[in-house]
Amino acid sequence: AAAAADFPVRVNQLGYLPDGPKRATVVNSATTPLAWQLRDASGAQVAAGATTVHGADQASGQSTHLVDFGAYGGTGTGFTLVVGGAASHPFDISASLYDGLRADSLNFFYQQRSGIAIDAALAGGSAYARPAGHLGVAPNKGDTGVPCQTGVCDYQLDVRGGWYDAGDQGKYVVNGGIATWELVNSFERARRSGGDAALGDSTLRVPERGNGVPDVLDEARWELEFLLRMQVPDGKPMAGMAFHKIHDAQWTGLPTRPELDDQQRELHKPSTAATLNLAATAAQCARVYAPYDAAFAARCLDAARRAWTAARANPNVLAPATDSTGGGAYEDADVSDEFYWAAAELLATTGESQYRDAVVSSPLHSKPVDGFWWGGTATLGRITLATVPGVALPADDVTRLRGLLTSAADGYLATMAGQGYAVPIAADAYVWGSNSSVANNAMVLAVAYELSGAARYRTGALETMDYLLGRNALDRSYVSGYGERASENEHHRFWAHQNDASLPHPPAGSFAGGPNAGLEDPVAKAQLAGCAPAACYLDDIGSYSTNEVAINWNASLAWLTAFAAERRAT
Ligand code: 9MR
Repeated sequence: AAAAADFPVRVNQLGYLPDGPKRATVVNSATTPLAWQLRDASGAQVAAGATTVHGADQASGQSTHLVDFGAYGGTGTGFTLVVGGAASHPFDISASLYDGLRADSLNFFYQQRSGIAIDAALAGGSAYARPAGHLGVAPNKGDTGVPCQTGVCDYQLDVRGGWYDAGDQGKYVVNGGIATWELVNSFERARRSGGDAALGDSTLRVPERGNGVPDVLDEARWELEFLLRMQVPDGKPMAGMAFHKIHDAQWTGLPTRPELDDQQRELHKPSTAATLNLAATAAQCARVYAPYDAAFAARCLDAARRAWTAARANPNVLAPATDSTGGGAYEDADVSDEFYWAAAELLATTGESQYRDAVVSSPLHSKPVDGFWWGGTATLGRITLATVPGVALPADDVTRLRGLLTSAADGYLATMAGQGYAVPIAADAYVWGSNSSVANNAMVLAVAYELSGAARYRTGALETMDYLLGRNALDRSYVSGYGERASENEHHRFWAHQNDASLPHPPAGSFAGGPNAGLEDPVAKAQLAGCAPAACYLDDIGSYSTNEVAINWNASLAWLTAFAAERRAT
């Protein structure tokens, strides 16, 4: 069971890699250094030293000291760090530290699948098994023949499959897009670094294991097939565009099992942003799946080209913020970044000049690298252009893009260095899903490591894992099942144990959205008034603005964990 009280000595509750950084944060207002001891599982002291006084940490509002025990070279389980009579939670030091989370953070996607029965043997126990949801079987009203909202179209579409977005059962193309890209990119990156075997066939708990295709690509394909179904068919108005989203007519309550959802499902108006998400991910699909399934790759490329052409013909069809009844709005008023991303993926896959022209003529091509998220995707394109071998861009352009990415990474390192908890986001950046901002910036650090080989970037990426797994303002691991004091009540309609004891908690590897200073749900408003930004979080199923799970967030965690889990040649 999770430890109830928070401890003042904050560590990565999972542990540390033998060849990685090993730092901790202590909440203590002393203005002079404190003695620390590292103890092994028997309680014997194995290392000792003195803290560095950091002082006030703006994001947490706490007085902090830093401990660096990186010189310790041992491995094992059950270590504790003791400072001023207070002990940390126990943790491991192990080269295999992240192997379990690499698989579990991806198994989350299997368990979010719509339109397929979830198998107890693959999902980690009978509590997680459930019948297929949203295959048009009563009381479900979708997703095999889904009508449009009034006035949007006069036909139905089969949009079965894909992943449920989050705690709700909506399916949103722009969030599916970034999540899919991150999973496929994780494989593409791992293949370059020689670490792809760990994501290969029969490494994950997916129904397709043993089919000769890397399991992470099997999982991503479940969503890609859904994204392809969301494209407006030939011969219909706005052919080639993608519907923005499909979800229930009204918000469902908590809990709602997927197969018991009785709301009418509806397609919402196509959008340029969704269309460009389809173009980008389908172009990436064509490139990465080609060695495994040429026919699927060709289907992806055809869809990507048609989506691109349709987006160019309809460049400003925007999803409105007001469309949030029964599902999230995923509104976006600026699609220049989606155009850049889609052009980048199409260029990397085809090498064609029409896509190169779109890349080089975009103002975003020379702008500093900004953080990415579902509504801001330019950096996904930059990562592809900077890392995929042989992209048909002038060498100077690739060099400049790589420099922009390493500059952004240096900025994140500077942000981390100024803080008591080494977080790569500023104190004013704790928004809805802040944990994904943290993980996404860490991805840029990992990319900078790949591009430069400079150890400081790997150190930064790994220290970001420390933050997410317990070295933070709340002494909290935001990943279910990982760490002594981990979140267990994330907002979800099926993993709703907190509201209904017959249902399970979220499975191991589920990633909470994290602190959100905006307090955008009733539970957060009632319980968190006055919180310091990094402390605006509740492990309560009702706090959807701080404690929901989501595919785009788990994708960042899975990407980062796969990076962290890779064994390095020594
Ligand atoms: O991740 C989204 C966040 O950036 C927005 O601020 C928030 C409010 O619009 O919505 C979040 O996405 C949610 C979506 O709207 C519906 N499914 C659950 C998503 C995660 O909370």
